[in-house]
Amino acid sequence: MEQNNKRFPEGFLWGGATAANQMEGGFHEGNKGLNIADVLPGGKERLKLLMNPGFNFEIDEEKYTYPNHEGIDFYHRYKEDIALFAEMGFKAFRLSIAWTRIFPNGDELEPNEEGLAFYDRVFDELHKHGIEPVVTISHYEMPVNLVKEYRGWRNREVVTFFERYVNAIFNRYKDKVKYWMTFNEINSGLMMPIMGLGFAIEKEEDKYQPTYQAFHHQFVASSIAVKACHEIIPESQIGCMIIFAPVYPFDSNPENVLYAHQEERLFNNFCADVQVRGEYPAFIKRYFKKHGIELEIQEGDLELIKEHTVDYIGFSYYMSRTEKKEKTELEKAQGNMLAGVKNPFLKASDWGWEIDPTGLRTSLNKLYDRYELPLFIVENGLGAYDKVEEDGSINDDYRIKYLSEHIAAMRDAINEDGVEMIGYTSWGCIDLVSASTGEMSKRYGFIYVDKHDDGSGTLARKKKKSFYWYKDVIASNGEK
Ligand code: BGP
Repeated sequence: MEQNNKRFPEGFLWGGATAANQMEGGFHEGNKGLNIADVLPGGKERLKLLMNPGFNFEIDEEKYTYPNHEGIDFYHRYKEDIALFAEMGFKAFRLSIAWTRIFPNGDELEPNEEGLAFYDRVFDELHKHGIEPVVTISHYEMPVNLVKEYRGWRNREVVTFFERYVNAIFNRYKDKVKYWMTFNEINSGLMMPIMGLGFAIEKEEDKYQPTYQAFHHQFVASSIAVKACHEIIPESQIGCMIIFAPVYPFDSNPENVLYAHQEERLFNNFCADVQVRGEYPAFIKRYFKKHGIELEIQEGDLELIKEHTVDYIGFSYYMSRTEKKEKTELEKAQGNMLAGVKNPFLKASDWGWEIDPTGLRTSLNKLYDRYELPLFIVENGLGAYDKVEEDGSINDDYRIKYLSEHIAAMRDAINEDGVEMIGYTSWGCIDLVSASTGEMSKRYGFIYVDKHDDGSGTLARKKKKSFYWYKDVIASNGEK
């Protein structure tokens, strides 16, 4: 009998993804405390802050009120938004819990009831529409107090605070949430430590000992979360979440091939190796030696990490990266978030992110070959400028093209390559504030939000052309 190569598995979780700090707004409502995203500026200044070693991070609570403070006001409009997701036929919705709604300063002993109650309302609303919540526990939202007073994940004490936080949310939402994820894009700590690890790189050496010590604390925290999740919610699935971008050698020069392999291993595999296999891989131990990194490991840490590994691999995919050992300024891929050199075979988005659907199929294969765990694409999408036509329509054919090519690549990985997948939640299913630019104009949504970089706009929601297209995709379980 001929096989249907267009098929997605029964129960495949189609949906969309978001993060609290990029959409909720209501930054001081319900006793919420300040988190890292609340104190970041928008525009070019933000990227500089996130990426540049040597920048002395200063928090100016007064200066930056927009965009993260208002987001798209999901805090008040979640019902309307969830109804729109339901209209598209979402099976799943990925959102994060803002740690600062539950523990405003991060180090309190008791959780904040108003914060807990807010997510109860959101989860209830999702279930009312038959949508499965997929929850990220920590998505670039570390409480500012933990950054200021404890220097983020550098400090072991933060593990205890995190443990308190996860216990509070698992106990509270045990009947409402089955799919969990620990740290969003955990490996981003290598690139943007302030978002991922909660501390700023002040000098070159900080890239070594303090960075990896902070990672160690996150791995311990992640295993604590996995253990608690399995104990409190036996039928749950808890995953890690990494940025995956396959690294291509620029050419067949063996030096470039080796370099690309080394870069890929460090960026794509290091964190997942620990969280999935439960141990530090040989290459990173060698790296530690080379850079004089000696982790402080407490008794029981390594056993905990070994015993409590994740159930699935969640990952974001936006682009691939092409590498050359020696590169000139001119060859560098301007704007490709993960840098490298320009790939002559690829086009890029308006922000310079190189578009590569085949790279997604390659990523799925690489991840499945190495770990043989179910995969969940929890972010993928095209950031673009959208235009509202005079008749009010938004014709985002470029987004439809991007997404359909990536969905086709995923379908082929499942049907042709035997990769096991749980679902697909495209990023920013409703327009929200961009993580890297802090602006609204970099839009990903099927739903347009009338909000602009200067903070103006009515916040009204509008369906884009891609809204109807995605609805068909889901209704046909990806066959259309
Ligand atoms: C990922 C983050 C998201 C998100 C997305 C798109 O790295 O997990 O929070 O925003 O990238 O990035 P940007 O918003 O910078 O376009």
